[in-house]
Amino acid sequence: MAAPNEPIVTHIYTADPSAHVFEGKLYIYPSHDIDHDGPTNDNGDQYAMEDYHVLSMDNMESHCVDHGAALHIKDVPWASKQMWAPDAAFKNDTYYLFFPARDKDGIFRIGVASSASPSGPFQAQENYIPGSFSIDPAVFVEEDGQAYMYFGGLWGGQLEKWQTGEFNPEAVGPDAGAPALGPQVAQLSDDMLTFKSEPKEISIVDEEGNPIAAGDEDRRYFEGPWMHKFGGKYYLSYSTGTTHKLVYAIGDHPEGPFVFKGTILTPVLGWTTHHSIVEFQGKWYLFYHDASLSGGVDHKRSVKFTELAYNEDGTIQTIEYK
Ligand code: FUB
Repeated sequence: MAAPNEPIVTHIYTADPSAHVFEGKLYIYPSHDIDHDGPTNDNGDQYAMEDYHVLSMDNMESHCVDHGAALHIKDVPWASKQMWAPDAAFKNDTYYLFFPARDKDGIFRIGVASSASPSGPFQAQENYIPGSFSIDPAVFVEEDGQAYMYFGGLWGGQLEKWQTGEFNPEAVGPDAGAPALGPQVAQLSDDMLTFKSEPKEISIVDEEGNPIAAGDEDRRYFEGPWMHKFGGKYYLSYSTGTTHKLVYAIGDHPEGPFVFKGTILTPVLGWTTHHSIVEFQGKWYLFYHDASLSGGVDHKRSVKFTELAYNEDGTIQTIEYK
């Protein structure tokens, strides 16, 4: 049975949970971590995942069901390796799985696969989404039906290599005092298979309206964006990477700008931290991962959840990781 702050499954390693309510159940779309003897480095080579499993729960106390392999890299014609953090969305009576992987040239791109069922199996498109790059897609479908994709991650995720609009393998991030790189956002076409608008960088500012600086590692964007709406406001949350926090910023429009507000979750065991936020059966939940099940191995992680609470003013109460 599932319980707060415990791995929701223990028979496989899982990470990067994207949780959604579909057909009255909670569906979780995680990365599927694997064990291997390959190298560990800042490029993220240790995250060598090859497929996705979809998980579901009838309620927060029920057994978490593993629906099995929903998409394998061998069935993605354009991808070569590293199926990283996915997300899912529902539109046009279809479920869409969005996922990053390296293409045949070793460049991270974002692909889409579709299914009639939230648990898959998913059928991948022949090619990645034209104009896509970097990692960690998160898709938010606005009440008017417009879908937005948020994406991007530094270091192994290659976001800093795209500052000119072209991939430059030698590029490094901005100087410490310069504005940090924000995540990217693009509107999706009505069929959810392409970008309707060119990806553009999101601005994250402090309470005075100044851009968060690249050297401000407690607040600057690193990877793992998530979008949710609460009280008519848009909440952009993400990982700070090197300082291992989940933090958030609030805006009035899905494309920003967003004002930095604070920390959602303090650092977990393991280098990465990655999450989603979902309302289910009248309560709000944070889905996250840590490396406790593997005794602290960074690339063997486990998805967990905990309840999330808002203050009267709409700010989120910080959760202390234990
Ligand atoms: O799981 C591989 C990568 O680690 C994800 O894409 C990042 O967000 C980090 O969790």
